[in-house]
Amino acid sequence: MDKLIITAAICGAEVTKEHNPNVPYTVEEIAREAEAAYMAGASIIHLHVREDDGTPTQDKERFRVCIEEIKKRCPDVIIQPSTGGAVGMTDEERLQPTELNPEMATLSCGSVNFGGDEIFLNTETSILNFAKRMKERGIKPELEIFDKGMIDVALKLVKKGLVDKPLHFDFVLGVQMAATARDLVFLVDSIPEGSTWTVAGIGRYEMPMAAIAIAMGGHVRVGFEDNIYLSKGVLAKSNGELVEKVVRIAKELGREIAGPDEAREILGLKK
Ligand code: KMH
Ligand code: ZN
Repeated sequence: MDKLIITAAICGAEVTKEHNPNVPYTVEEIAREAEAAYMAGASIIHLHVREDDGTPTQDKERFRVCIEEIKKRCPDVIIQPSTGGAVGMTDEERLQPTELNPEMATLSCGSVNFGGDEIFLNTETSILNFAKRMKERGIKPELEIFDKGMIDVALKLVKKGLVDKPLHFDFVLGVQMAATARDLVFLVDSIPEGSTWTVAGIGRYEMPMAAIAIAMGGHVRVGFEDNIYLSKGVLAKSNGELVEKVVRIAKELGREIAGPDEAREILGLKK
């Protein structure tokens, strides 16, 4: 089994300090949370950025400054900007961080109901354009999958020559598709051989999904974007605490943790 790649989704776009006061907004806070996650064992930082007042932004300059600050503290970490941004942003707004040529970025493969009237919109045209942009710039997409049909969309991108194998998937469970072992196994069985995958269980499903993925040989994403609690009713003090918990589970299950360069190797990232 490969070593375990832990991704820390440290910030997100929807969670706020009202939910957990440790959610980072400023450049300093974002760098602090990235460092805590990295020191605990995360090799990938999935990055959203905010204005100082917490407003989500995809502003290229804000990304540049945050990435510089993170790189000062975690020189070898893999930084994976979001191209999802926040609900309601235009495609051009969302694509801004790709202009910085990061090693990786997320590529959502379909639209999702986010509760109430909120829709995270990803039309076919948008998905094709996002994939094209990433291909042109040599950015490895993390294919964001909220249900099985989105895997089929990703495979069409491969057929069109817009995404290259080996593929890397992120299964986000507990939003649209239920976070159960059966659902996760179904998704894993539906991707091409030679692909890698990680799972992001939302809310209380974060750690159960992580434990299953560790046992199955997949990888794990945790962080404030997906869950703000360390355990029932106990807010996490930092993203580092969430990563530490995954590392503890992995140790108990005999799975070693990948450092950033080992993660690059496993994911087939160009150095
Ligand atoms: N905040 C969501 C609208 C991503 O980061 O690529 C988009 C999202 C997916 O979380
Ligand atoms: Zn995200």
